[in-house]
Amino acid sequence: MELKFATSNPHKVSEANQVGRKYGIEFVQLEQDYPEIRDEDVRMVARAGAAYVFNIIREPVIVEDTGLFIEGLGGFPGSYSAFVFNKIENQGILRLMQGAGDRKAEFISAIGYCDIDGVQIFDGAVRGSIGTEITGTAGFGYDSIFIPDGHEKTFGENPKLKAEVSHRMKAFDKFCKFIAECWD
Ligand code: ITT
Repeated sequence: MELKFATSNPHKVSEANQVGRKYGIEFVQLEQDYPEIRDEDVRMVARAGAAYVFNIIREPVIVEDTGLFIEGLGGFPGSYSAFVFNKIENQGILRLMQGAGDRKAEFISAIGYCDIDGVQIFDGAVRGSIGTEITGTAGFGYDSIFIPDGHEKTFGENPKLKAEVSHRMKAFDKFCKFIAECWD
C-alpha cells in the first residue's frame, strides 16, 4: 500500500521506508509545500501542516516535523531547526556551544497524518548529546553533530544505529502499526 508523504526532504522518505517496508507500506514523496506555523511544539507544526496539505489534495497524507532541542541552549533550535540549519549549519551550532557545560540534546519527530476524519499525531524521540566537532558524512542535517546516548559516534558516522534508535524510526514505527491496522 502507498501513502503520500509531503516533504521537500528525500532523506526523510527513505528513512520512513526503512520502517514502512516491514509493514508493507510504501511512502511516496509529494513535493507539496506547506507553511510551518510558529509553535515551539513540533507536534503542533505537524498537525497544522497535515491539515493544510489534506485540504489541497483531498486524500490521506502525512507530513513530519523534526526539532533538535539542545538543553544548554534552552531548547534552541527546537521547532525552528530548519530555519537555523539553513542560516548557520552545524558550524554555527558548535560556535554557539563553545564553553557550554551542558551538551545534552534531544531529537523529537512528529508525524501528522490527515484523512477525512481529521489529524492524528505520532511522535518519537531520541536523547543524546552534541559533539565538539563535525564528524561523519552519512545522513543529513544535524546528524554529524548528534551522538545518541550510550554511544560514542554521531548518527553521521553510524547510519545503521540511526536506523535502529532514531526519533524518526520510533515515530514511524508507531504510525505504521496504526495504519497497518486501519488497512486490515
Ligand atoms: P520538510 O519540512 O520539507 O519535511 P526539512 O528537512 O525542512 O523537510 P524539518 O523541518 O522537519 O525538515 O527539519 C528541521 C531541520 O532539522 C532541518 O534542517 C533538517 O535537516 C534537520 N533534521 C530533520 N531530521 C533530521 C535528522 O533525522 N537528523 C538530522 N537532522 C535532521
